[in-house]
Amino acid sequence: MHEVADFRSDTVTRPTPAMRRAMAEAEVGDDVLGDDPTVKRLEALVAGLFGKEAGLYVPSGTMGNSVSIGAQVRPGEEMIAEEWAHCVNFEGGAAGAVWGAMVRTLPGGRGALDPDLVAKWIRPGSLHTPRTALVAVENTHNFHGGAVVPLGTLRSLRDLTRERGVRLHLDGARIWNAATASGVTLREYGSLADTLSVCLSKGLCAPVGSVVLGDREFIDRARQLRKRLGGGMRQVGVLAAAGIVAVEEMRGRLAEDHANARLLADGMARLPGLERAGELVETNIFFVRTTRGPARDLVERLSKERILALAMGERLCRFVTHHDVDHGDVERALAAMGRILGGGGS
Ligand code: TLP
Repeated sequence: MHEVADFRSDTVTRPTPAMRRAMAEAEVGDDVLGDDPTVKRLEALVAGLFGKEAGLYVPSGTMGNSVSIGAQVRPGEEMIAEEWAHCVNFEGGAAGAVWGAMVRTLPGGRGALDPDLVAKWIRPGSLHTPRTALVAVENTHNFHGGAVVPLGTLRSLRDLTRERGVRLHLDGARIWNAATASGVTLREYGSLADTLSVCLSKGLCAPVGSVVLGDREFIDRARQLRKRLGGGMRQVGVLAAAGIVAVEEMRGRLAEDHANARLLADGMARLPGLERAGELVETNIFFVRTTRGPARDLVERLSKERILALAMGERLCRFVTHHDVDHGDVERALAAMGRILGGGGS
């Protein structure tokens, strides 16, 4: 049990003692000059896991998606994404603001784009219409409550995009959770998209960083764009070292986070004043709807009990489990919510 039970996000996880040791001992060099051996090791390690030619270490998932979009969509071209995709809703409008990309969003059941609908919207470009250059998918899907995108959907999208000459990008901020829940290998996920961005600083607990993956030509272009954004870092092996520990040591425990999320969600389902948004809790994220008052009231009352969650809409609240919350925190949160909601609160 922890002093504060922080269910706001898995981004709050702190580096483990093994990471801090690795950081202190990391061999480093100037990575912009291609001299940092630890960064190179991390990039090769992650690329190997996903069966991709090359990887690029970037400071954040946002920059990972951004350079991936910039490298594959020219100004005035279009990308298609699910309407609640993080890269469209939560990255400062970078696709348009930075790269001049047109964004077309389509609805998706539990975050999964419908390949037939995507097929209707892929356009070759003409005097009047933009060319579709990229389709972006997200797995797990954050704002659909950590949903795992079905393998069949990903395969259909891969076949469709190949056939139509369009690139497919996978925002795999939580691909590790998807693989844990579905049993699909990282290599298979890697084979389903042309490019991926995978995060080290969420469920895997590294303090910083994501890795962009793809073929060498794409990674060369992404490296230029990373520099353009100011993301070329120097002796950054001190951070990459934590990323290596994250990938090697932290993937195996994610099922624990998923079990804690289910426990919390199931307990909350029995409380008055709350409704699960979405049926399943597949991974480490779920949303609840507050039926008696604003979500922020519940969040405020919980914070007084040192339990943190995020209000993400008038009536919507998000809970995320991770390495730094445990079974005891879940039980304490349920007891606190029982008191708050049983007492006619939110
Ligand atoms: N998501 C954060 C917030 O931005 C909402 C969170 O707390 O969940 N892709 C996906 C699917 C993400 O969920 C996130 C972060 C990112 C990309 C961006 O990663 P960072 O925060 O490293 O830029």
